[in-house]
Amino acid sequence: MAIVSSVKARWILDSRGLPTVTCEVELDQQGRKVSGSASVPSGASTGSHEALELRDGDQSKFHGKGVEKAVENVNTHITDNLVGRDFGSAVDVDTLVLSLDTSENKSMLGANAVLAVSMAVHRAYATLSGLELWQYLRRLYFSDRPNTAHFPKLMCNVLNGGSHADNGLSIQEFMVVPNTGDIQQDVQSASEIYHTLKNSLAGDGCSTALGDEGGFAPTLEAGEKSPSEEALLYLQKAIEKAGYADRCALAMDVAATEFYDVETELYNLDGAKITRAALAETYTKLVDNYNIIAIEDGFSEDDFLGWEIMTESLADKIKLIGDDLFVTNPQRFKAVGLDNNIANGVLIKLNQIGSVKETCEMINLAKENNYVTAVSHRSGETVDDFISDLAFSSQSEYIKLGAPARGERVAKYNRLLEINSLLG
Ligand code: 2PG
Ligand code: MG
Repeated sequence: MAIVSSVKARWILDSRGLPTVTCEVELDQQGRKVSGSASVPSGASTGSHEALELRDGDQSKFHGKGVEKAVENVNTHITDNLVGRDFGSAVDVDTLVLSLDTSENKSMLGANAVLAVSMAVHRAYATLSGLELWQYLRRLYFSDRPNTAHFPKLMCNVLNGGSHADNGLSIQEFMVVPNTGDIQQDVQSASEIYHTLKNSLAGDGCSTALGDEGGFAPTLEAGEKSPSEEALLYLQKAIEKAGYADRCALAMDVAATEFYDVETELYNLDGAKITRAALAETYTKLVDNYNIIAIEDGFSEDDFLGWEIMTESLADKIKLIGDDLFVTNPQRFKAVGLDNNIANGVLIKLNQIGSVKETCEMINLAKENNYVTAVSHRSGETVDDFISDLAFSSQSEYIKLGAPARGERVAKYNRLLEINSLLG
């Protein structure tokens, strides 16, 4: 047991230079004080079913993107209900905070307010218990996981498109997925492939400017192959050139919600308006020709028919991961995924649902139903490395963490390396 002695939030800037919420929670156990702090990320290609990220909308500040209301909700309403009270664990704190917002999507307090407190509270209780964050999360939520040093596979977004870049590529993320069997070696290969890719792009006269997640954002012309296929080819060649042909695969986050027209039911892929059947066919061909092991959001968030076609044709070959589709929401996962029997993987983002407790429940529900999980960063990040502990603790199959470059991305890579080194 410990008394929550203070909860303080304020705004800081995220990797896009926009404000986000950071929070520090202090616990008092019979005079022994410990604290934990955390900062929340923010998406650009957000699913419409996500919990609400509270923004002020005051155009005179940060073009409407201020988070003063969310900060105030922590510093008044949440603080008033927590400070001075005794709680046995971070779960108990989450349960109480969750009861303060009775809306469907955390629109009363803001998911950014609730999550900042939730993450900070988990860190504080981990410290209080003398545990690393991942150990504390394991104890609370994942005690059935075997006690092995099993690391998630890295999904490294080395080539950016969609709403994370302005290069006209429809597909948002082209990722390499190292599989050397050793986390240090995986990180090293991600870095080597990333730099090999940079050299080949530069050698071809392409821009090596970076997108939001640290991957390169070249403009790729359609020639014999579509720009999307060109991107995959670049990755495949970089993998080969760097010497990892047998130990690194490919993955894509299509983020298809972003280029789907609900009215016409057509997808505008690299300038061509195509039907869902044609899109499914495109994926099948790509999977036949490239070593793709996962496709995330291949169809739009509510295009269940598209998801059904893709599940039918590809689920036994690769992982089909739902991001905008499931929004880390257990209810939505049950209603959309389990009832329609679509996809076979769930992307896990803390701020889509807005608390650590619910996120971990989603991971467990996915596991019980034989869906793989990929714990993910957002395109707007801070140096907070919570997701590394979460992915390792839950023994998720994947962690999606952007390119192995830029401070807010490498923080996650480096925390995995640190966990590895602490394990000895
Ligand atoms: C995604 C994410 C993270 P965003 O779509 O999976 O890569 O992007 O945070 O912009 O939603
Ligand atoms: Mg996505």
